[in-house]
Amino acid sequence: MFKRILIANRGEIALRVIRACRELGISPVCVYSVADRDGPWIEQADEAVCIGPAASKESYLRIERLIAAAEVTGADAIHPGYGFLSENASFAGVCRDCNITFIGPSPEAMTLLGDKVNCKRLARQSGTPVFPGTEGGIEDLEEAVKVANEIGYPVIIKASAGGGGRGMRVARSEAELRENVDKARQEALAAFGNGTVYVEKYLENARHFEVQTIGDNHGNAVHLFERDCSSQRRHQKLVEEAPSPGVDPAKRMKVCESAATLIRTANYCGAATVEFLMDKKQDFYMLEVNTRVQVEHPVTEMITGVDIVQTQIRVAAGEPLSIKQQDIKVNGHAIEVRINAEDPDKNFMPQAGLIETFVAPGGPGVRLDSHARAGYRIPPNYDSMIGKLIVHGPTRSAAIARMRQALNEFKIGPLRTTISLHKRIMDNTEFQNADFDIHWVERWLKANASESVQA
Ligand code: MV4
Repeated sequence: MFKRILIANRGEIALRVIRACRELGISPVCVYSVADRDGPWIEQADEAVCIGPAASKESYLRIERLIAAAEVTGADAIHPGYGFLSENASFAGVCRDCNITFIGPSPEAMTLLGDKVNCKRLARQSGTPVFPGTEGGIEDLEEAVKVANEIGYPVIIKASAGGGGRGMRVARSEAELRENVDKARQEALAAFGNGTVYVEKYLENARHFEVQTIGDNHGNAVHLFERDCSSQRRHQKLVEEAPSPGVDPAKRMKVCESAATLIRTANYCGAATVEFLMDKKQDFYMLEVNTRVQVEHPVTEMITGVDIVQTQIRVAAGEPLSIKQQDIKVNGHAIEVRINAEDPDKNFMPQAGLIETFVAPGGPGVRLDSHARAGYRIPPNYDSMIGKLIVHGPTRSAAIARMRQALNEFKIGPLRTTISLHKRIMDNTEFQNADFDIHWVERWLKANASESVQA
């Protein structure tokens, strides 16, 4: 097992990894930017190294500084968290070249699954359903037009190197397709340095869910069931839950097993999430694979009892998975809300500054993953997420009741947060009935634009 892990991240995920390290008897080391000098998570590390100025590009994204920090502190592994360099194959490669274990997949597996054209090809081979569309990247426009006419409109043009909603264009007619393929290609080239685009059938009003998987270095891979992440705004998730409500058990087994097979086929070591869209008939289609631990991993931990971050560390150290698929069971229901320092009444404007009041909720089945506290000053330089509130209960409605109480107990001020918005979502009948799709939050926000969410 590792002696020391350097955490190449900040905020709540840095704290989450520190907690996992402590439970495994590993010494955690932090890196921080000048803006994070007073970050409360840093106190929990055994050592901390300043790696540069506030701007991420000058600190958390600087590979050579992270490697130097690992070398001077004697860390034998690096946990990248999510965001920043977590899905950067060159970083994983540099770690390997420097004899530091990257806690995540090999650069090869990351590249294979991170490229959506490659990933879709592998999915097709391993029997995971994908949307009908072009076989690979578009070589010429006439080929794309031919495929689109076969599958029917609307279609979506996607960048192979894109992800999380970046580099996509919907085309509702042949004219729109002809107009957009070249634009999409140029955008993709400028944004990702890779102009490969492909076309597939566009599904309206879908539900979004994702299967948590984890593989080891001995050819094993299991799934930890799925999470529903349909409640999002501008590709930022707001609420996540597990299991996905209203999914037929037979369909669930099929999609979860197909995700585990895909990961096994890729010889994948580490945690991965396989994303799907689901239509009204509960037919599902793979979208992409995320090769990192995700923000919403706690809902899966709550329903399965598996510590995903500890498991990531164990498999990276070469241990075989100790959990068997048949022993992994779904227990109850978990919901997570993201607590962002944003004003939902002012178009989600980020709120930097001093937290004066911070009263955390508690009680049975309530988990708070947050680095924030009273006296903490939120720097303006990073993501606005200051924590995640997760509840677990025997049923979905019990979990919602628990979440409503937890949100009522939770007081953060004077800056505005998404707590007030989440109270309204939990009170919403459509949410309570799980009568939602990937557009419902945005639709609902628009319909209620004049109403204040200030409680
Ligand atoms: C789609 C789609 C409909 N049809 N692909 C957006 C994020 C990226 N992971 C893929 N995305 C989508 N791909 C097909 N063929 C609709 C979306 C989409 C979406 C997906 C998941 C969660 C929220 C979304 C919001 C808008 C569009």
